Amino acid sequence: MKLLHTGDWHLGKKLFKHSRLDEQREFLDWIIHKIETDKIDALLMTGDLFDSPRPSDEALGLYFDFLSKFQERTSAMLYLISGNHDSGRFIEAPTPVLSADRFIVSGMLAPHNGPLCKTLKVNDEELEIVLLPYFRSIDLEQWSINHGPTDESSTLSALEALINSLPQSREGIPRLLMAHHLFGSFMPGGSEQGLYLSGLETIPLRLFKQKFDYLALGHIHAPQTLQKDSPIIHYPGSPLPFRFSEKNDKEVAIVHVEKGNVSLERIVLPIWRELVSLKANQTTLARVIQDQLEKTDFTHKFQPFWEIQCSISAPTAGLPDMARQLLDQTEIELLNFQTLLQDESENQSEAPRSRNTYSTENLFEAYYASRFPDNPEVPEKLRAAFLELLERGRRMNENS
Ligand SMILES: [Mn+2]
Repeated sequence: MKLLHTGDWHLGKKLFKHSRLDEQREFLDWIIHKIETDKIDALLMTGDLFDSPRPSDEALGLYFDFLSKFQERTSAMLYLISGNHDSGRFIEAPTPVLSADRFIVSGMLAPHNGPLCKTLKVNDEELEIVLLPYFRSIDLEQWSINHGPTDESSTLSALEALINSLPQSREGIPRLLMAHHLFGSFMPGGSEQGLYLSGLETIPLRLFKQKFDYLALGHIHAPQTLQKDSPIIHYPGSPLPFRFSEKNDKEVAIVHVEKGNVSLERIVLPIWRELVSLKANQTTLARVIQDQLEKTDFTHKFQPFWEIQCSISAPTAGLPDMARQLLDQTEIELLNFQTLLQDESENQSEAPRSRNTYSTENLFEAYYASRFPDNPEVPEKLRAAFLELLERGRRMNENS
């Protein structure tokens, strides 16, 4: 049995107002082709299908186009959970028109039933698949109220109770969990949003020991295996780099199930479009551009997107125009030209981004403490509301 594990498609996500739908279409076609040629039995999509809870018509059209190709050209199953960018209701909405034998979608943690558990059977091989959609602390709280005991209701113990409430797995049948959250010690890719569960920075891996054989995770955009065995814990990452600072190497994972044994194969994806980030100053700018043009591999399906960071010693007019003129004869798009005044850029290299040192959350805590010095701890509900607002603000900012 073979499953293809991928997530964080973020259909409709833009980069400096430029659409990525062409590249996303290439990726989706690549998936269909891979399922056909490698005889994949199931596709696991681990959340952040869309970049926003109400995706654009184009992004929605792309997804429906994919679903129709998936249905016509393959006989694979599709298991889909929501991510923090998705509206759970929205991704569940098309379910009535999808064949229930092939499409299993879980958008919201049901407060009464807990996660969906399904068995996939291919020839003599069986696999249990547990679908845990993206959840907030409040969803866990709701679940935990319905399933008591409520006296010790920390997020962690509620989550532990949720995992322990799953039906016993059958002897010799491997079990896989799909989830979209921060687990263990991960390396962020740079373009994912902060997530928040009250009292819990990341979900400890020990909860899953001896309960699962594979954790199919989404949310982190840099591909990485957190644990190689018992269970295998893996983030395949996003299929495209969403920022200039992200590395180009992107992956999907193939999960092999053979005689009850589960193993992982990591597959590097083609690059459909290169993202190139260049650094120069006003005297080297023309040379840096020429050098990069000579190095450019024009065989990629789409011409590169560029950004240039140019440090200047005094305000200088016309640099972006000069850069654009040099690119005039090519199809390269210069999406971002940033000028940094010399001392400004020096400061940046010495103290990389003070806003990272003092995150918005830290600043909020400091502000709260200054307003209410007698009771300086931010109440959990207020913090959750603040972080949710922050998430929304960031998303709006990224899409504008
Ligand atoms: Mn996510």
